[in-house]
Amino acid sequence: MPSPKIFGIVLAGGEGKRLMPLTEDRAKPAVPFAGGYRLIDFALSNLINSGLRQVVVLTQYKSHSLDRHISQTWRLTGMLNSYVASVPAQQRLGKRWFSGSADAIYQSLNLIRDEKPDIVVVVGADHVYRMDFRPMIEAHIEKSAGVSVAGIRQPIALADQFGVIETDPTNPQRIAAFHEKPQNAVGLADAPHEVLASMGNYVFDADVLMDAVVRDSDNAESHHDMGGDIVPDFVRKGEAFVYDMKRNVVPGSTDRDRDYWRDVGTIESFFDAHQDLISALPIFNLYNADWPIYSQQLNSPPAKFVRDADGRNGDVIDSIVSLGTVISGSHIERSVLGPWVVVESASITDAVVFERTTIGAGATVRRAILDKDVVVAPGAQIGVDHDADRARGFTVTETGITVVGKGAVVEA
Ligand code: ADQ
Repeated sequence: MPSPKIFGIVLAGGEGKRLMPLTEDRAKPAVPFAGGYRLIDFALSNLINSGLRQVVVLTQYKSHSLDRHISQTWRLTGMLNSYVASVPAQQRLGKRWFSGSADAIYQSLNLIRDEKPDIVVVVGADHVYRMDFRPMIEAHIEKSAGVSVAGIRQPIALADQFGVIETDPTNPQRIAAFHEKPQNAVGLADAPHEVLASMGNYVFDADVLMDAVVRDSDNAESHHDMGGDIVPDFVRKGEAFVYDMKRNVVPGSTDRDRDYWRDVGTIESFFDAHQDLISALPIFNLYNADWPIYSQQLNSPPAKFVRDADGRNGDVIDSIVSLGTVISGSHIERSVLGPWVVVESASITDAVVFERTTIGAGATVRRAILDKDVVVAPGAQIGVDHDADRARGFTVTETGITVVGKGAVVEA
Protein backbone atom coordinates (compact mmCIF):
# COMPACT_ATOMS: atom_id res chain seq x y z
CA MET A 1 0.00 0.00 0.00
CA PRO A 2 1.42 3.47 -0.86
CA SER A 3 2.13 5.61 2.17
CA PRO A 4 -0.72 7.97 3.01
CA LYS A 5 -0.53 11.64 2.13
CA ILE A 6 -0.54 13.63 5.34
CA PHE A 7 -1.49 17.26 5.86
CA GLY A 8 -0.85 19.24 9.05
CA ILE A 9 -3.05 21.93 10.57
CA VAL A 10 -1.77 24.01 13.48
CA LEU A 11 -4.51 25.84 15.36
CA ALA A 12 -2.98 29.18 16.31
CA GLY A 13 -5.92 31.54 16.54
CA GLY A 14 -6.62 31.51 20.27
CA GLU A 15 -6.37 34.71 22.30
CA GLY A 16 -4.21 33.55 25.19
CA LYS A 17 -5.87 35.86 27.73
CA ARG A 18 -4.31 34.03 30.69
CA LEU A 19 -0.82 34.93 29.44
CA MET A 20 -1.46 38.66 29.61
CA PRO A 21 0.47 40.95 29.42
CA LEU A 22 2.75 38.74 27.25
CA THR A 23 -0.11 38.44 24.74
CA GLU A 24 -0.93 42.15 24.83
CA ASP A 25 0.13 42.56 21.23
CA ARG A 26 1.14 39.10 20.01
CA ALA A 27 -0.69 35.81 19.57
CA LYS A 28 0.04 33.17 22.22
CA PRO A 29 1.92 30.87 19.78
CA ALA A 30 4.28 33.80 19.03
CA VAL A 31 5.27 34.33 22.66
CA PRO A 32 9.06 33.93 22.99
CA PHE A 33 10.23 30.86 24.88
CA ALA A 34 13.65 29.58 26.03
CA GLY A 35 15.49 32.61 24.70
CA GLY A 36 15.36 32.44 20.91
CA TYR A 37 12.33 30.21 20.32
CA ARG A 38 8.61 30.98 19.93
CA LEU A 39 6.02 28.64 21.43
CA ILE A 40 4.83 27.49 18.00
CA ASP A 41 8.32 26.17 17.16
CA PHE A 42 7.67 23.07 19.29
CA ALA A 43 4.50 21.98 17.45
CA LEU A 44 6.03 22.79 14.06
CA SER A 45 9.33 21.00 14.82
CA ASN A 46 7.39 17.90 15.91
CA LEU A 47 5.38 17.88 12.67
CA ILE A 48 8.44 18.43 10.45
CA ASN A 49 10.54 15.85 12.35
CA SER A 50 7.62 13.42 11.89
CA GLY A 51 7.99 13.82 8.13
CA LEU A 52 5.09 16.18 7.35
CA ARG A 53 5.87 18.59 4.54
CA GLN A 54 2.57 20.42 4.04
CA VAL A 55 1.54 22.34 7.09
CA VAL A 56 -0.77 25.32 7.50
CA VAL A 57 -0.98 27.50 10.58
CA LEU A 58 -4.44 29.01 11.08
CA THR A 59 -4.13 32.43 12.71
CA GLN A 60 -6.40 35.34 13.43
CA TYR A 61 -5.69 37.11 16.72
CA LYS A 62 -2.90 39.73 16.69
CA SER A 63 -1.10 37.55 14.21
CA HIS A 64 1.47 39.96 12.81
CA SER A 65 4.52 38.75 14.76
CA LEU A 66 3.40 35.13 14.34
CA ASP A 67 3.06 35.52 10.55
CA ARG A 68 6.45 37.21 10.39
CA HIS A 69 8.11 34.49 12.47
CA ILE A 70 6.65 31.73 10.28
CA SER A 71 7.61 33.37 7.02
CA GLN A 72 11.15 34.15 8.22
CA THR A 73 11.86 30.90 10.04
CA TRP A 74 9.83 28.12 8.50
CA ARG A 75 10.97 28.18 4.89
CA LEU A 76 11.18 24.63 3.56
CA THR A 77 13.25 25.65 0.60
CA GLY A 78 14.20 23.39 -2.26
CA MET A 79 11.50 20.78 -1.72
CA LEU A 80 8.75 20.47 -4.24
CA ASN A 81 5.38 21.46 -2.76
CA SER A 82 6.78 21.61 0.78
CA TYR A 83 5.62 24.44 2.96
CA VAL A 84 4.72 25.76 6.37
CA ALA A 85 2.26 28.52 5.57
CA SER A 86 0.52 30.86 7.90
CA VAL A 87 -3.08 31.44 6.81
CA PRO A 88 -4.90 34.30 8.52
CA ALA A 89 -8.70 34.25 8.84
CA GLN A 90 -9.92 35.38 5.44
CA GLN A 91 -13.69 35.64 5.82
CA ARG A 92 -14.18 33.48 2.73
CA LEU A 93 -17.53 32.25 4.04
CA GLY A 94 -19.02 35.50 5.30
CA LYS A 95 -18.02 38.48 7.34
CA ARG A 96 -17.02 36.74 10.55
CA TRP A 97 -13.87 35.62 12.32
CA PHE A 98 -13.25 32.03 13.47
CA SER A 99 -15.73 31.41 16.25
CA GLY A 100 -13.83 28.35 17.53
CA SER A 101 -11.12 25.91 16.53
CA ALA A 102 -13.54 23.69 14.52
CA ASP A 103 -14.84 26.77 12.71
CA ALA A 104 -11.24 27.71 11.88
CA ILE A 105 -10.91 24.36 10.07
CA TYR A 106 -14.35 24.70 8.47
CA GLN A 107 -13.42 28.12 7.09
CA SER A 108 -10.15 26.67 5.76
CA LEU A 109 -11.55 23.58 4.04
CA ASN A 110 -10.32 24.88 0.68
CA LEU A 111 -6.74 24.21 1.90
CA ILE A 112 -7.52 20.54 2.51
CA ARG A 113 -9.48 20.20 -0.73
CA ASP A 114 -6.56 21.67 -2.68
CA GLU A 115 -4.05 19.15 -1.31
CA LYS A 116 -6.32 16.06 -1.23
CA PRO A 117 -4.52 14.38 1.69
CA ASP A 118 -5.54 10.99 3.11
CA ILE A 119 -4.85 11.97 6.71
CA VAL A 120 -4.98 15.29 8.55
CA VAL A 121 -3.05 15.89 11.78
CA VAL A 122 -4.54 18.78 13.80
CA VAL A 123 -2.44 20.20 16.63
CA GLY A 124 -2.48 23.10 19.08
CA ALA A 125 0.28 25.68 19.02
CA ASP A 126 1.18 26.40 22.59
CA HIS A 127 2.71 23.36 24.23
CA VAL A 128 6.31 22.49 25.01
CA TYR A 129 7.00 18.84 24.17
CA ARG A 130 8.51 16.39 21.75
CA MET A 131 6.26 13.97 19.93
CA ASP A 132 6.68 11.65 16.94
CA PHE A 133 3.33 11.67 15.12
CA ARG A 134 4.19 8.69 12.90
CA PRO A 135 3.23 5.91 15.36
CA MET A 136 0.02 7.80 16.21
CA ILE A 137 -0.90 7.94 12.52
CA GLU A 138 -0.11 4.23 12.14
CA ALA A 139 -2.32 3.36 15.13
CA HIS A 140 -5.10 5.54 13.71
CA ILE A 141 -5.04 3.74 10.36
CA GLU A 142 -4.81 0.30 11.99
CA LYS A 143 -7.92 0.98 14.11
CA SER A 144 -9.89 2.72 11.34
CA ALA A 145 -10.64 5.32 14.00
CA GLY A 146 -12.96 8.27 13.35
CA VAL A 147 -10.64 10.46 15.40
CA SER A 148 -7.50 9.61 17.35
CA VAL A 149 -6.78 11.86 20.32
CA ALA A 150 -3.31 12.07 21.84
CA GLY A 151 -3.54 11.57 25.61
CA ILE A 152 -1.12 12.06 28.48
CA ARG A 153 -1.41 11.62 32.23
CA GLN A 154 -1.68 14.88 34.17
CA PRO A 155 -2.28 15.76 37.83
CA ILE A 156 -6.00 15.74 38.67
CA ALA A 157 -5.65 19.28 40.04
CA LEU A 158 -5.21 20.48 36.44
CA ALA A 159 -8.20 18.54 35.07
CA ASP A 160 -10.33 21.67 34.64
CA GLN A 161 -7.88 22.97 32.02
CA PHE A 162 -8.06 19.91 29.79
CA GLY A 163 -10.29 17.54 27.94
CA VAL A 164 -10.36 14.49 30.22
CA ILE A 165 -10.50 11.06 28.60
CA GLU A 166 -12.17 7.99 30.10
CA THR A 167 -11.32 4.77 28.35
CA ASP A 168 -13.36 1.63 27.84
CA PRO A 169 -12.18 -0.99 30.42
CA THR A 170 -12.68 -3.79 27.88
CA ASN A 171 -10.86 -1.89 25.11
CA PRO A 172 -8.52 0.63 26.73
CA GLN A 173 -7.74 2.40 23.48
CA ARG A 174 -11.36 3.30 22.82
CA ILE A 175 -12.61 6.52 24.41
CA ALA A 176 -15.76 5.79 26.45
CA ALA A 177 -16.31 9.34 27.69
CA PHE A 178 -14.72 12.75 27.11
CA HIS A 179 -15.28 15.71 29.42
CA GLU A 180 -14.00 19.08 28.24
CA LYS A 181 -12.54 20.97 31.22
CA PRO A 182 -14.55 19.19 33.96
CA GLN A 183 -14.89 20.69 37.45
CA ASN A 184 -15.13 17.32 39.21
CA ALA A 185 -12.91 14.89 37.37
CA VAL A 186 -12.52 11.32 38.58
CA GLY A 187 -8.93 10.03 38.90
CA LEU A 188 -7.59 6.98 37.07
CA ALA A 189 -8.20 3.56 38.66
CA ASP A 190 -4.46 2.86 38.96
CA ALA A 191 -3.53 6.48 39.84
CA PRO A 192 -6.35 8.36 41.62
CA HIS A 193 -4.38 11.63 41.56
CA GLU A 194 -4.06 11.62 37.80
CA VAL A 195 -6.33 11.92 34.78
CA LEU A 196 -5.72 11.06 31.14
CA ALA A 197 -5.73 14.49 29.48
CA SER A 198 -6.22 15.28 25.82
CA MET A 199 -3.14 17.02 24.44
CA GLY A 200 -5.31 18.83 21.88
CA ASN A 201 -3.59 16.85 19.09
CA TYR A 202 -5.80 14.85 16.75
CA VAL A 203 -5.50 12.55 13.72
CA PHE A 204 -8.40 12.21 11.27
CA ASP A 205 -9.01 10.68 7.87
CA ALA A 206 -9.33 13.81 5.72
CA ASP A 207 -12.84 13.06 4.45
CA VAL A 208 -14.07 12.27 7.98
CA LEU A 209 -12.70 15.56 9.33
CA MET A 210 -14.22 17.57 6.48
CA ASP A 211 -17.58 15.94 6.96
CA ALA A 212 -17.46 16.54 10.76
CA VAL A 213 -16.70 20.27 10.55
CA VAL A 214 -19.28 20.81 7.81
CA ARG A 215 -21.96 19.15 9.95
CA ASP A 216 -20.78 21.11 12.99
CA SER A 217 -21.08 24.40 11.11
CA ASP A 218 -24.83 23.72 10.71
CA ASN A 219 -25.35 22.96 14.39
CA ALA A 220 -26.71 26.04 16.17
CA GLU A 221 -26.05 24.43 19.58
CA SER A 222 -22.33 23.96 18.91
CA HIS A 223 -19.52 26.25 20.10
CA HIS A 224 -17.54 25.01 17.10
CA ASP A 225 -14.72 23.79 19.27
CA MET A 226 -12.57 20.73 18.55
CA GLY A 227 -12.36 19.62 22.19
CA GLY A 228 -15.83 20.79 23.25
CA ASP A 229 -17.88 19.65 20.25
CA ILE A 230 -16.13 17.60 17.56
CA VAL A 231 -14.34 15.04 19.77
CA PRO A 232 -17.41 14.40 22.02
CA ASP A 233 -19.46 13.77 18.88
CA PHE A 234 -17.09 10.99 17.78
CA VAL A 235 -17.08 9.60 21.33
CA ARG A 236 -20.90 9.36 21.29
CA LYS A 237 -20.65 7.34 18.06
CA GLY A 238 -17.97 5.05 19.59
CA GLU A 239 -15.46 6.13 16.92
CA ALA A 240 -12.89 7.98 19.08
CA PHE A 241 -9.61 6.34 20.12
CA VAL A 242 -6.83 7.53 22.38
CA TYR A 243 -3.17 7.37 21.49
CA ASP A 244 -1.29 7.22 24.80
CA MET A 245 1.90 9.32 24.84
CA LYS A 246 3.47 6.64 27.02
CA ARG A 247 3.99 4.70 23.81
CA ASN A 248 5.76 7.61 22.08
CA VAL A 249 9.53 7.41 22.23
CA VAL A 250 11.24 10.19 20.34
CA PRO A 251 14.81 9.58 19.10
CA GLY A 252 17.41 10.92 21.53
CA SER A 253 14.98 11.29 24.43
CA THR A 254 16.01 10.32 27.95
CA ASP A 255 14.10 8.70 30.80
CA ARG A 256 13.82 12.17 32.32
CA ASP A 257 12.22 13.97 29.42
CA ARG A 258 10.43 11.14 27.60
CA ASP A 259 6.98 12.07 28.94
CA TYR A 260 7.49 15.81 29.04
CA TRP A 261 4.51 17.88 27.92
CA ARG A 262 3.51 21.24 29.26
CA ASP A 263 0.60 23.44 28.38
CA VAL A 264 2.08 26.91 28.86
CA GLY A 265 -1.24 28.72 28.87
CA THR A 266 -0.75 30.60 32.15
CA ILE A 267 2.03 32.80 33.50
CA GLU A 268 2.75 30.18 36.19
CA SER A 269 3.10 27.31 33.73
CA PHE A 270 5.11 29.48 31.34
CA PHE A 271 7.50 30.37 34.17
CA ASP A 272 7.74 26.78 35.43
CA ALA A 273 8.44 25.48 31.92
CA HIS A 274 11.49 27.76 31.82
CA GLN A 275 12.68 26.36 35.14
CA ASP A 276 12.37 22.90 33.56
CA LEU A 277 15.05 23.82 31.00
CA ILE A 278 17.93 25.11 32.97
CA SER A 279 19.57 22.64 35.32
CA ALA A 280 22.50 20.40 34.38
CA LEU A 281 20.08 17.49 33.96
CA PRO A 282 17.14 19.35 32.49
CA ILE A 283 13.63 17.94 32.64
CA PHE A 284 13.13 19.13 29.07
CA ASN A 285 16.31 18.75 27.08
CA LEU A 286 16.71 21.38 24.36
CA TYR A 287 20.03 19.74 23.46
CA ASN A 288 18.61 16.64 21.78
CA ALA A 289 20.11 16.85 18.29
CA ASP A 290 18.22 13.72 17.16
CA TRP A 291 14.90 15.57 17.38
CA PRO A 292 15.84 19.22 16.95
CA ILE A 293 13.56 22.07 17.88
CA TYR A 294 13.99 24.59 15.07
CA SER A 295 13.75 28.33 15.37
CA GLN A 296 14.92 31.51 13.75
CA GLN A 297 18.64 31.49 12.99
CA LEU A 298 19.65 34.85 14.37
CA ASN A 299 22.43 36.56 12.55
CA SER A 300 23.92 37.63 15.88
CA PRO A 301 27.27 37.60 17.64
CA PRO A 302 27.87 35.13 20.47
CA ALA A 303 26.97 35.87 24.08
CA LYS A 304 29.77 37.66 25.95
CA PHE A 305 30.70 37.79 29.65
CA VAL A 306 33.00 40.56 30.87
CA ARG A 307 34.07 42.23 34.14
CA ASP A 308 32.02 45.24 35.13
CA ALA A 309 33.24 48.86 35.09
CA ASP A 310 34.88 48.36 38.52
CA GLY A 311 36.68 45.24 37.34
CA ARG A 312 34.44 42.84 39.29
CA ASN A 313 33.77 39.31 38.09
CA GLY A 314 30.28 38.00 37.66
CA ASP A 315 28.82 34.53 38.05
CA VAL A 316 26.17 32.87 35.92
CA ILE A 317 24.81 29.46 36.92
CA ASP A 318 21.88 27.21 35.95
CA SER A 319 20.89 29.67 33.25
CA ILE A 320 20.44 29.97 29.50
CA VAL A 321 21.98 32.97 27.74
CA SER A 322 21.09 33.69 24.11
CA LEU A 323 23.10 35.11 21.23
CA GLY A 324 23.97 38.79 21.21
CA THR A 325 23.68 39.13 24.99
CA VAL A 326 26.39 40.94 26.96
CA ILE A 327 26.75 40.48 30.71
CA SER A 328 29.13 42.68 32.74
CA GLY A 329 29.83 41.47 36.25
CA SER A 330 26.39 40.43 37.63
CA HIS A 331 25.03 37.48 39.55
CA ILE A 332 22.65 35.47 37.40
CA GLU A 333 21.00 32.30 38.67
CA ARG A 334 18.17 30.06 37.40
CA SER A 335 17.33 32.50 34.63
CA VAL A 336 16.73 32.47 30.88
CA LEU A 337 17.99 35.49 28.95
CA GLY A 338 16.84 36.12 25.39
CA PRO A 339 18.87 37.58 22.50
CA TRP A 340 20.58 40.98 22.71
CA VAL A 341 19.98 41.48 26.43
CA VAL A 342 22.40 43.78 28.26
CA VAL A 343 23.06 43.26 31.98
CA GLU A 344 25.43 45.50 33.95
CA SER A 345 26.45 44.56 37.52
CA ALA A 346 22.93 43.44 38.37
CA SER A 347 21.48 40.56 40.37
CA ILE A 348 19.01 38.37 38.48
CA THR A 349 17.51 35.23 39.98
CA ASP A 350 14.60 33.07 38.75
CA ALA A 351 13.88 35.37 35.83
CA VAL A 352 12.86 35.10 32.20
CA VAL A 353 14.09 38.04 30.14
CA PHE A 354 13.00 38.58 26.55
CA GLU A 355 15.10 40.09 23.77
CA ARG A 356 16.74 43.53 23.82
CA THR A 357 15.91 44.25 27.45
CA THR A 358 18.57 46.14 29.38
CA ILE A 359 19.19 45.86 33.11
CA GLY A 360 21.29 48.61 34.69
CA ALA A 361 23.99 48.55 37.35
CA GLY A 362 22.91 47.61 40.85
CA ALA A 363 19.41 46.52 39.74
CA THR A 364 17.76 43.46 41.34
CA VAL A 365 15.34 41.20 39.46
CA ARG A 366 13.74 38.29 41.30
CA ARG A 367 11.10 35.79 40.20
CA ALA A 368 10.03 37.90 37.26
CA ILE A 369 9.33 37.86 33.54
CA LEU A 370 10.50 40.92 31.59
CA ASP A 371 9.08 41.27 28.09
CA LYS A 372 11.18 42.64 25.23
CA ASP A 373 12.63 46.15 25.10
CA VAL A 374 12.20 46.73 28.83
CA VAL A 375 14.65 49.21 30.35
CA VAL A 376 15.48 48.56 33.99
CA ALA A 377 17.21 51.64 35.37
CA PRO A 378 20.36 51.34 37.53
CA GLY A 379 19.39 50.43 41.09
CA ALA A 380 15.78 49.50 40.23
CA GLN A 381 14.11 46.52 41.95
CA ILE A 382 11.64 44.09 40.43
CA GLY A 383 10.04 41.22 42.35
CA VAL A 384 11.37 42.46 45.70
CA ASP A 385 8.30 44.37 46.91
CA HIS A 386 5.10 43.11 45.26
CA ASP A 387 3.01 46.07 46.41
CA ALA A 388 5.51 48.40 44.77
CA ASP A 389 5.40 46.23 41.61
CA ARG A 390 1.59 46.45 41.47
CA ALA A 391 1.68 50.19 42.14
CA ARG A 392 3.88 50.58 39.05
CA GLY A 393 1.28 48.75 36.96
CA PHE A 394 3.06 45.40 36.69
CA THR A 395 1.17 42.13 36.87
CA VAL A 396 1.92 40.05 39.97
CA THR A 397 0.51 36.53 39.95
CA GLU A 398 -0.90 34.63 42.94
CA THR A 399 2.39 32.80 43.35
CA GLY A 400 4.37 36.03 43.24
CA ILE A 401 5.70 36.20 39.69
CA THR A 402 6.06 39.81 38.54
CA VAL A 403 5.52 40.42 34.83
CA VAL A 404 6.76 43.61 33.19
CA GLY A 405 5.17 44.37 29.83
CA LYS A 406 6.92 45.12 26.55
CA GLY A 407 8.85 48.37 26.36
CA ALA A 408 8.27 49.41 29.99
CA VAL A 409 10.78 51.70 31.67
CA VAL A 410 11.40 50.64 35.28
CA GLU A 411 12.75 53.52 37.34
CA ALA A 412 14.85 53.04 40.48
P1 ADQ B 1 -7.67 24.76 25.00
O1 ADQ B 1 -6.22 24.96 24.69
O2 ADQ B 1 -8.22 25.50 26.17
O3 ADQ B 1 -8.01 23.20 25.15
P2 ADQ B 1 -8.58 26.22 22.74
O4 ADQ B 1 -8.62 27.52 23.44
O5 ADQ B 1 -9.64 25.88 21.75
O6 ADQ B 1 -8.56 25.03 23.73
O7 ADQ B 1 -7.17 26.16 22.00
C1 ADQ B 1 -6.71 25.03 21.28
C2 ADQ B 1 -5.82 25.49 20.14
O8 ADQ B 1 -6.67 26.07 19.16
C3 ADQ B 1 -4.82 26.57 20.55
O9 ADQ B 1 -3.61 26.35 19.85
C4 ADQ B 1 -5.48 27.87 20.10
O10 ADQ B 1 -4.53 28.85 19.70
C5 ADQ B 1 -6.32 27.40 18.91
N1 ADQ B 1 -7.57 28.15 18.75
C6 ADQ B 1 -8.50 28.46 19.70
N2 ADQ B 1 -9.51 29.15 19.18
C7 ADQ B 1 -9.22 29.28 17.85
C8 ADQ B 1 -9.87 29.93 16.77
N3 ADQ B 1 -11.00 30.56 16.95
N4 ADQ B 1 -9.25 29.86 15.56
C9 ADQ B 1 -8.08 29.20 15.38
N5 ADQ B 1 -7.43 28.60 16.37
C10 ADQ B 1 -7.99 28.63 17.59
C11 ADQ B 1 -7.62 22.30 24.12
C12 ADQ B 1 -8.59 21.15 24.03
C13 ADQ B 1 -8.55 20.32 25.32
C14 ADQ B 1 -7.12 19.87 25.55
C15 ADQ B 1 -6.21 21.08 25.62
C16 ADQ B 1 -4.77 20.71 25.77
O11 ADQ B 1 -9.90 21.66 23.78
O12 ADQ B 1 -9.41 19.21 25.20
O13 ADQ B 1 -7.02 19.13 26.75
O14 ADQ B 1 -6.31 21.83 24.39
O15 ADQ B 1 -4.02 21.84 26.10
